Amino acid sequence: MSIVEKNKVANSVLEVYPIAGQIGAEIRGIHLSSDLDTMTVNAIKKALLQYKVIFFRGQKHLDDTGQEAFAKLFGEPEAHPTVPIKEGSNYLFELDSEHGGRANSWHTDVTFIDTYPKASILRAVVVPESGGDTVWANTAIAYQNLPTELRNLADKLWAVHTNDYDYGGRHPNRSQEDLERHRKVFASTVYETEHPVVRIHPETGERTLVLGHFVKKIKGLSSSDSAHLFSILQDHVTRLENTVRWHWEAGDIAIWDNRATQHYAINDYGEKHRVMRRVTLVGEVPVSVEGQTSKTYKKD
Ligand SMILES: O=C(O)CCC(=O)C(=O)O
Ligand SMILES: [Fe+2]
Repeated sequence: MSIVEKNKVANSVLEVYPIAGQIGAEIRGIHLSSDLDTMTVNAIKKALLQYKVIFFRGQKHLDDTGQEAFAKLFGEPEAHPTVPIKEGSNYLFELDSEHGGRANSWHTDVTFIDTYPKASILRAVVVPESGGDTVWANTAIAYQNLPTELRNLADKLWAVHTNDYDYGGRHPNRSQEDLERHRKVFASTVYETEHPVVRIHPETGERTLVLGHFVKKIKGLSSSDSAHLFSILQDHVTRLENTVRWHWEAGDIAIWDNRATQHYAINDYGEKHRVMRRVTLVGEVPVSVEGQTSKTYKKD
């Protein structure tokens, strides 16, 4: 038996190969399309809930339309709230390294709105020969591994998330053009949403941490206390033990459970070209440990 075969886990429908110890699996031997049968789709959904991010190599046959049609098997696609869709598509969000598309800070997608995506489906279109990997972190394991005292504290906290965050401060080397684009496009409508720091996952019942770079403040704390406490909790999310790293080939597809992960696109490929396209699926309004729901309270 080859090493690869040995790592395969039992799954009646799919060939599933876990990658890291706490998150991530590759699914092999499958040709993705909108024609997949229900049993296969259900098995993929199950693997996604278990592994939080799943990867498929060699899906070059999927074009923009094919990616959108495939995504519909898993939920309701939606366009980004502020960034225009890629021309000719219905929902696609494009990240092009030549136009500021470098997501190199830890985040969960679109947490500045209440119904932030339940899942994202990302396709590698152009990749550098080396570098440009993406890393995901498991926010359910991060929560479980917190010391009891921090877990009890986190359960009670709420945070304000916004798309009008300090982009320039986070990315000091970005061009003036990128900064302008962020302000005029990404933050063209400013959203602020209060989320519980711990939400109950609507499908698995797990508790997950809701943090990442859209967090502006933890409610009820001074800016300084908020920043310290945010760092403490966020550092638990991004511990290497909770992460998986993927080296892209063009035609790869990644799907992540955006309710149970954060991710970071490593910006180590300089001027080389990298293009990724993403479809996000409408999510549920988060519910706190005490049963309260998130609220978007500002939009201007
Ligand atoms: O470029 C990547 O690998 C990931 C970008 C990202 O943050 C996203 O697609 O949500
Ligand atoms: Fe993202």
